[in-house]
Amino acid sequence: MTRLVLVLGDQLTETVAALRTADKARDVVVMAEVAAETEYVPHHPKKIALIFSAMRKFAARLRSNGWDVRYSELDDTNNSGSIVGELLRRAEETGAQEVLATEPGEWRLIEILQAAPLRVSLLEDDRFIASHKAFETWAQGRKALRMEYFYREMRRKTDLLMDGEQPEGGKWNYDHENRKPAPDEVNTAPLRFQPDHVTEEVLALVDARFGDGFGTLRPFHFATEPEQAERALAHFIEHALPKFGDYQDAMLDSERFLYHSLLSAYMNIGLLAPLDVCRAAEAAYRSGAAPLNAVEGFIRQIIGWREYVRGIYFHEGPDYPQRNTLKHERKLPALYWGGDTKMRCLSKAVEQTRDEAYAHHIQRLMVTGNFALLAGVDPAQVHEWYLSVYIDAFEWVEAPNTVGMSQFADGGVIASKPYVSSGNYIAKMSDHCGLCAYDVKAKVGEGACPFNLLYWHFLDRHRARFSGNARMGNMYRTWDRMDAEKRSAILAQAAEFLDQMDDGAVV
Ligand code: FAD
Ligand code: DLZ
Ligand code: SF4
Repeated sequence: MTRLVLVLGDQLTETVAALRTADKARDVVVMAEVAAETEYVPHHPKKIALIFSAMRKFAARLRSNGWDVRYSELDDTNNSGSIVGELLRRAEETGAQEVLATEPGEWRLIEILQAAPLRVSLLEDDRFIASHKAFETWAQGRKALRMEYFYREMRRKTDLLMDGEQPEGGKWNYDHENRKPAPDEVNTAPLRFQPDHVTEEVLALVDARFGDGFGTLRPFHFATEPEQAERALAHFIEHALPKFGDYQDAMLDSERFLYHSLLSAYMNIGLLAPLDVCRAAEAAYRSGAAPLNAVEGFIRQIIGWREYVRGIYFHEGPDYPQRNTLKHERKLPALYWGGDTKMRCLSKAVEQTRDEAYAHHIQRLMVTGNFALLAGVDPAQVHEWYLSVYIDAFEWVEAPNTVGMSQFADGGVIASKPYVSSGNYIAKMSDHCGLCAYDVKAKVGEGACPFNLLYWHFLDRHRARFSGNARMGNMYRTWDRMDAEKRSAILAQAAEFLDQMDDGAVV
């Protein structure tokens, strides 16, 4: 009996579980561009274009490899508009009664498939190093689920950067070498690809259907097939990896990518296998082409952070994205959707997000994330923003990073203390402040940097929760040593700033 084999837009590899389990001779692959998936958040047009173009090319590849593929384009007149609707339509067409699917990376879609009026077998997505069971075994009985210990297990499991039983070079983590401020110039740029006719067709469709949303569609230079993504990887390894570690946390006003890889979207949708990416980086270290601090730092992001946040997402359950431990209720300020702001760091991060559907980790964590947390924005709205605007955003990876790491809305499952900082951190790691209307050195009064004001406002309003945190004691001691008059002036100015922002003033 024919079965349907569902392949979602972020499962584009022939090694994905449902395709590995299926029988090419009798089963039918279902792929569908559907309104429900394009609309659950207002995705950046570049993200939709990447997914559709890569889906169309993958479908063509499957066909040429002998699969029967039923592909629904978004503007097909018979397109029902949802994944389950398309499965039902193809079931009727083929007489199939059973669906093989690889577990989606979002509880929402898992629940939709489980409730479908069809027999759906959900197979675990084994494109990850840690299975659900392996993560649960690691998590069991631990008081705190910290990434560093999980990462060491992944190093042992994959044998990446190991010297027998010991970590290469004698240390597991070389992060202390990886916090250099911004360099004067950057001597590389990510590889860009000219759209071919398939991508051009998709761009026209996306422009017509989603052109009004937040985000610039053209120019579009992302890789949309595995061979291109492999070239992007090779380019990164040769030109950027050697300095990746040194400048991982740096930001420059006139450089959007620095030494980052821009490979996250390719790994997340299936164009690149994460372990292959790590092995290529390790080979660069072994051949002397890249230093250990860079390669260890890069590999840690993938087999450490990437695997760990996925583990947390499934471990914590479907309510995770809605958590709001700090009870933050403020509406997401209009500046996140491109509204004017005088804060240079934020305006540059949002501008580049709009143009590129990309910002690197420190921009996401210490600029847009930090500001939202300091200002007390509702984490659900912050989550929706990140899920919408980044090319690599899928809930399994976005929600733990946003709700947990960035907004502390999970109450400390991921982070042992909130990632908050005053303008000092941004001044140290970037050259934004010199170009800003605010003065980063001013703590209060005319022109004071809003991050400085809000930093103390945050600590003060959450004193009961955080003053006992050993890692935050110094911050509270500094605050308490300030004279009372200065403290009330800071709090009053911070409150006034927030009121003005809420009223729609350009702040
Ligand atoms: P590089 O700096 O070159 O890093 C190499 C790789 O490491 C990345 O490609 C990525 O696969 C992995 N990586 C690095 N940090 C993380 C991390 N914290 N979690 C998971 N993987 C990591 N990453 C996503 O893939 N999708 C998201 O939706 C996403 N949302 C985020 C939201 C917030 C608030 C924050 C703080 C981080 C988020 N990240 C997300 C993690 C990280 O910012 C991106 O993976 C990274 O910026 C992608 O750019 P890159 O490929 O140039 O990464
Ligand atoms: C993100 C996305 C978008 C925009 N569109 C589609 C689509 O039309 N068809 C599809 O199969 N997948 C799409 N996706 C990816 C899914 O939303 C993704 O599989 C889930 O978010 C789970 O990670
Ligand atoms: Fe950002 Fe403050 Fe620096 Fe301006 S002064 S760029 S608001 S940190």
